Amino acid sequence: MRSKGQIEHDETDVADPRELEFQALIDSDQRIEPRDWMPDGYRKSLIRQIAQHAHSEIVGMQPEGNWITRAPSLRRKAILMAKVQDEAGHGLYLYCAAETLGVDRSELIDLLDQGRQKYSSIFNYPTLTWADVGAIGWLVDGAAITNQIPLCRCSFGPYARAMVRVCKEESFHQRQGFESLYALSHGTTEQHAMAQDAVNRWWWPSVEMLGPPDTESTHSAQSMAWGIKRFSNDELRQRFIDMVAPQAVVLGLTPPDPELRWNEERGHYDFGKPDFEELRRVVGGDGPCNRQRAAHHLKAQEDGAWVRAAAAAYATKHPAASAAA
Ligand code: FAQ
Repeated sequence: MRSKGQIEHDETDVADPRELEFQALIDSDQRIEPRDWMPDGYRKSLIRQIAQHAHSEIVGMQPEGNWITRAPSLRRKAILMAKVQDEAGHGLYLYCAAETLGVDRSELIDLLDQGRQKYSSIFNYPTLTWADVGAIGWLVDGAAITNQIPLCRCSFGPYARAMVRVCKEESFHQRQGFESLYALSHGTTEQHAMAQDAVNRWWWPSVEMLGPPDTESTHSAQSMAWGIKRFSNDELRQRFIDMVAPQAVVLGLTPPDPELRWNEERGHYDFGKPDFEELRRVVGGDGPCNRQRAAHHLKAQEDGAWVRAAAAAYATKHPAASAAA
């Protein structure tokens, strides 16, 4: 009988004892650690996914960072600064997790800047009003948590452990987004309209960011067999809708989906068809802000080059002090 992780290996591959050992760890739901032997495909797939995830956290600072200087109160500014700083931290944990697989983070960042690695589609949409910051917290962080909680059980130890901490912070992010939108929705007529407009614009991109439909997902089957992903894109999309649909009622805001309704028989919400053509376009580089986000990241890299060079020179001169830091 075939075991869980064997989608791309035929029977002859299994003769390698290292592969049998890897397989036994996957089959018994234990963690693979960096010191363990692993198939090339497993390593490559993890590097691809973790790098994309890290890049998403870093590029994801841009849309909300745009509002730090214009937050409507000191309290909101402090919360937003803490959130954006958390995202930088998530990027760092994730680059560290990728480095345990034998790549260097500067290589990954170069690949991002050359457009050869991706980041999440969702960060290619503009933040037009203050309410967008609330909508991102509620919907984008909500979709991110739905995707990331199962990643705490990912078969690769360093990624799974990074996710535990990331998820704690993301759940704070989602609550602050909800609270901020709630305040707007229950404020003046203009504030309510601003909150509704933000939800109208962020709803579908958030539903789509969970990835292409299962029928078009190239990596899902193998990633699930290897225990990297625990649920398919469509399963996660359903979980996300089931979480946010009742929250929208509490917020007093209407999702822009006339087909959204509770289905008693299925025990889930039914919802309309996401525009996967738009997702393809945005992932392909043609979203509203792709060029702006890429140019901003590249400029930040170039502007910060002297800081990295200075830190490296200091570390060479004072190895003990750098190791203690
Ligand atoms: N955007 O075969 P699948 C956050 C690509 S973090 C861009 O289904 P897979 C926190 C996919 O890479 C958000 N590309 O792929 C935050 C593949 O391309 P490739 C990021 C996408 O890997 C909040 C191709 O399409 N989270 O938001 C997207 O099995 C607020 C085929 O797709 C993660 O990265 C997309 N939306 O499933 C930060 C979580 N969807 O590589 C700041 C980890 C698909 O063959 C502010 N990643 N693609 O060229 C994952 O769980 C998975 O990689 C999926 C995609 C679910 C994203």
